[in-house]
Amino acid sequence: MDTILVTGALGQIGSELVPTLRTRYEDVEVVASDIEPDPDVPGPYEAVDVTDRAQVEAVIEKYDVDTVFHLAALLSAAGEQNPDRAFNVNVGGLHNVLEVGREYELDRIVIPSSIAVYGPATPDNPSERTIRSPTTMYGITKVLAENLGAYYHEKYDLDVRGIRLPGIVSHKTRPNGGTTDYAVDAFYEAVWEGEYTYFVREDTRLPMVYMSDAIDALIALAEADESDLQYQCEYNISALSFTAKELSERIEERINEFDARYDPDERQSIADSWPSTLDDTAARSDWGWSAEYDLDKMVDEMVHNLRQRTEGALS
Ligand code: VAH
Repeated sequence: MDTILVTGALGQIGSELVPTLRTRYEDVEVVASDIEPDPDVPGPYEAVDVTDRAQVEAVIEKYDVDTVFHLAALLSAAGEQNPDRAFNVNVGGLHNVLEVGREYELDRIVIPSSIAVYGPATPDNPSERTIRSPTTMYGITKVLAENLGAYYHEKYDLDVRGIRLPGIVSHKTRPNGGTTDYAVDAFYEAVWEGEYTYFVREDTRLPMVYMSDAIDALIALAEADESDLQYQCEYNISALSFTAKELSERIEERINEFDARYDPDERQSIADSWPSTLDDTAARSDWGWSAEYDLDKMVDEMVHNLRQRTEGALS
């Protein structure tokens, strides 16, 4: 890898993946890109609307990119608010990246798929070969992403890889438009306000992963020998699985006056359509996936960092 392009670089994952890549690969140029024209971010940055193929081609040509981490997408809840835009960004944008990748013979394209490819008909603890039956536009776009990645790999020998990411918990950039955002918002509101009203029921259990484990997984998959991979874009990874109530109880052990309430909204039906646990045997065997953060370690790190940020802001 000589030059990496990260699309969606200002999002929850991208804002941490870019600095991690720049630290991990000192001799590699990491170009951040997103739709924002002029953000205040360090390092090379290009405003790129991934739905415009010419803009995708221009940035790949300008920097002689050989590897793309393509993160630009609308998430599940935002996708249900605007399904047309979700399709255009999540499928049209990926198609542009794959087409330019084919034309410029990129070495590797890494994409995030999602547990959203599963649906109400999916049994718990599904593997990569379990039925995908999404009921959200986001989930449908991720099924298409997996199938497009496999198609470009088979037909054009383009190396496209991906992970079905669970909900991601992080403290640096708040997620936007996701169904699992409650698992992040609860920490911010607990530290800042001492209370939080979840938009899901207290018994809602979903698979989650702490951000640093998710980023390590994306990089480990990107670095894996292709000969070791039995799958392309559909690897499951599993780290945590907790209910909203279990999360509240752990937060309350650190913030004892934390008041948690539950008032499900339209996102409950999305959460209910996803499995609560995942079989990630393949990722563990093919490219050495394992999670470092359990629930307590994640809660400790989230509360500590958000408290530090709050104290810094107040000083
Ligand atoms: C969402 N955070 O909530 C994303 C993710 C599994 C969930 O894909 O839409």
